[in-house]
Amino acid sequence: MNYKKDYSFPEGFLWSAATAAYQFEGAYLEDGKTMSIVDKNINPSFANTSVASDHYHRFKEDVALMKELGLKAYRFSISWPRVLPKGRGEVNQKGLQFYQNLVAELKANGIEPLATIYHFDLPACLQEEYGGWSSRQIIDDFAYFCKVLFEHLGNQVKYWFTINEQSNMFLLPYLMEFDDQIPIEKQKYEMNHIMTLAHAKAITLCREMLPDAKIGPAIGLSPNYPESCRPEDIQAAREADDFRNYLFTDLYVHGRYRENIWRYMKERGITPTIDEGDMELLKSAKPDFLGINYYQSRVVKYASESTIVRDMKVNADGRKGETEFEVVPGVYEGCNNPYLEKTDWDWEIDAIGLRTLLNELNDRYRLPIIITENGMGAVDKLTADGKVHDDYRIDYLAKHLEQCHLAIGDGVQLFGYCPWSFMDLVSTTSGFRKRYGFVYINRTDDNLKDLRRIRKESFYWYQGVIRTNEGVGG
Ligand code: BGP
Repeated sequence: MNYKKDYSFPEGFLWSAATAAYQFEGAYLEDGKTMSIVDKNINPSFANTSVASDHYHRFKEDVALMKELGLKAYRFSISWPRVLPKGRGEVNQKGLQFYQNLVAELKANGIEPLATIYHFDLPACLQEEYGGWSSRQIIDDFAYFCKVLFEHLGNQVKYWFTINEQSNMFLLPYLMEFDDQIPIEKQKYEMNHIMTLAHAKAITLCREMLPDAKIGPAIGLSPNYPESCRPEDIQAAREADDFRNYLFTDLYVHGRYRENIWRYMKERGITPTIDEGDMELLKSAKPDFLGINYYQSRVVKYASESTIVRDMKVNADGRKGETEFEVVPGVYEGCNNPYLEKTDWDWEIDAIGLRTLLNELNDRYRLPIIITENGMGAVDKLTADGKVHDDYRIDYLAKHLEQCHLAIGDGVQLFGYCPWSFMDLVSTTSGFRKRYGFVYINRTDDNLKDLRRIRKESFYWYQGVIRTNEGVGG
C-alpha cells in the first residue's frame, strides 16, 4: 500500500554511516597490532588491508568530514587484534588509545559513536591456537575482549553491536577458517552455536557493567521471494527465510532453535553440541534492538535432494552474470529475479524488499531496529573536473530511504540509518574496485597515490537529507 508523501523522519533519528576496522583503518601491523583472519584471507587479487583508507593515521580529518556531512552518529568496529594482540591477556595501550581518541573526537563533534565489537577480524593467533570459533574457548576470550572495551570505552559509548553478520559467515568462506577433516556444514552449525553463546555473554556482561547502554546484533538479512506461486516454491522461500534469517533472529531474540532447522540438522547428524545452561543463557540475553544489514533480496525455488551443489562463486570483478546461486538440496536453490535491476556485482536492487523485511521483523519481534548497513557497490570514476558523479548511488539510497520512511509509517520502530560506507574502503571481495562511500579515496588497488579524500555528489545529497531530516535529500 502507498500513502501520501511526507518524507520527514522522527525527531532524533540517528543519521549515520558505517565502516569496519579491517576495511578502513590500515596500519594492520602497526603499534602492536597483529594479523586477523581477514587480513590473511582477503582476496589477494585486490588491495589488502595493510593501508586500506589510512583512517588510522587520518581519523581527525575523517571525523571533520563526518561533521561536515552532518552525521548524528557513526558506526565503526573495533579491531580485536589491535586491542589484544594475543587475543587475550595484556591490553595493547596504543591500540586501545586509538579508539579512545576516535570516540573523544566523535563526541567533541557531536557525533554519537556506535561501536561494533566483532566485524570478522578474529585474531589469527586464536585461530591457530584452538581453531577460533570452532572451540568453546573463544567464548571466554570474547567476553574478556568485551570487558576491556566496556571498561575503557563504556563511559562514552552508549550503543554496542555484538557481532556483525553472523548469518553471512555461513555463506562467505573467507570470513571463517574450517577444518578439512570435518564436514563443513557440521562445523558451521557448531560455530554458529558458539558464536551465539559469545553474543549472549556479551549482552549479559553489558547489562552488568553498563546498565544504561543499548546492545544488539548486526545481522545480514535478505528476504526470500518464491520464483513462482507453485506451492513447492512458496514453501522453499519460507524455508530459505528460516535458514538464512530467522534461525539467527530467533536465537538472538527468543533464545531457541527453529524446529524445522533443528530437524534438518538432526536428520543429517549435524546438530551443534548443547551443553547444560546454554539455552538458558541464550534465553536470558535479549537484545535491546536489531541491527540490520540490507543490500538485496533473493529469489528461490524448490530444490530436490538430488540437486547438484555447485561451489558458490563470488563475482569479484564486477562483471554482471558471474554469481553462482546457493543450493541447499531438498530445501531451496537461488534463482534470478527478472523484475529487478542489478549492480555490476549482481546484487539485486530492491528498495521495497527493505520495507517488506522491516515489517516482517517488526511483526515477529517488536523490537526497535536500526539499519546498520545499506548501500551500493560500484566502480566510481574520478572525472577530469575532480568530481565523482555517483547519481546511481543517490538513486539507490533515496529509494531505500523512501521505503524506510514508509516502514516507519507502518509501525516499525526504526531509529537510525547507517549507509555503507562513510568513505571508500577495501571491499572484502573486490578491494577498491568496488566502492561504496560518500567520500572517494584517491587510490587504486595497485597505486596508493595520495589517499586524498574527495567528496562525491552523494556526499552533498546525504548532507541535504540530514539537514532537512527528510528522505529525499537536498
Ligand atoms: C557486508 C559487510 C561489510 C561490507 C559489505 C559490502 O556483508 O558487513 O563489511 O563488506 O557487506 O560487501 P562487499 O565489500 O563484499 O561488497
